[in-house]
Amino acid sequence: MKSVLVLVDAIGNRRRMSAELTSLESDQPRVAVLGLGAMGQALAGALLSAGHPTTVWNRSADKATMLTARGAPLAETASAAIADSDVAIVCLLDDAAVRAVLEPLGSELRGTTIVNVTNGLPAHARAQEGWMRARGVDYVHGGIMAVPPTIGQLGAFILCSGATDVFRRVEPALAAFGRSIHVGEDAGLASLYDMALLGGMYGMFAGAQQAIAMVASGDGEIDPFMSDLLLPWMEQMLPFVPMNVNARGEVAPEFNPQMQAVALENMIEATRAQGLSDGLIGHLHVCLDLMRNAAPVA
Ligand code: FVH
Repeated sequence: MKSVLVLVDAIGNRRRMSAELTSLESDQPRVAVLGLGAMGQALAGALLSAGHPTTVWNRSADKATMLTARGAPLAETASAAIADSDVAIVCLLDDAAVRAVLEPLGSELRGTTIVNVTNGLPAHARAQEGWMRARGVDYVHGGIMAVPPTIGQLGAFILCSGATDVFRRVEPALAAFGRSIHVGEDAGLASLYDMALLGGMYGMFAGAQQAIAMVASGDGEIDPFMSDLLLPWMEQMLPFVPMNVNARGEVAPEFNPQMQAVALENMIEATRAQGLSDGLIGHLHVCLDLMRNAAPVA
């Protein structure tokens, strides 16, 4: 047992040393990650894996343990973390938390570059950009289209908005997380697209919730329903999303809107007949209205 522990310790030390050496030798941009919740930890982990010297900071220092074990220095203050970086990535709970952390720093931030990937409204992003510009900070707003386990994996992408030249400069650091996509110079656009994409995702989750409630109300088994029927069905339908709804409210002829309206009315009635809450059928009403008002594809 003792020799196994010695081996584990040796491997741990070697990993730590190699992370430290990578940091010392790296010609990659130095990055700071402010906020080590589930997402901030994933971002910092991906930066370390990509060889970026990465300084971390979190309000509660205990969340840094796994990252410091991999060689990331833990800054004592947000200000020190930002000062130690070419790019600082801010990943906090909400806009209020970002303001609580950054506003007290004021003019200390002059000359720094900040990418804020905290979820918020387009108006929050625009206000942040104005505040940063007034203090000489280069600012990009971001929206992370990934969850912590998919950071750095195929399919993960980061929406960015703000000045194009600043985006180009921070792109090499963001590459550790996935594809970065600049959606425009208006700082609010990344949040607008983020909200839109999350809305699509939650629409899908709401649909799944209603489907599960229907099966549960008939005493069906949820786990096999989910894995054998619901997920394969949703995957099969995914490519047809653009044919069923487009920006002009058109529906392709093979998806006859009158036919869909009948089925949607049946779904609403069946959900109610199972004694389920009207709260589960909001998305069905949205689709029903779409089908009732649909025009044939021009
Ligand atoms: N996790 C996810 O699946 C999503 C995927 C898409 C993008 N989001 C956004 O990322 C932001 C951070 O999310 P998170 O998953 O890291 O969130 P938590 O694990 O809850 O960590 C929250 C961090 O925020 C810190 N914090 C909260 N309030 C304050 C404050 N007033 N001052 C300073 N820091 C604050 C918190 O610190 P502590 O509680 O550990 O001390 C965490 O670091 C978010 O915008 C998502 O929408 C993630």
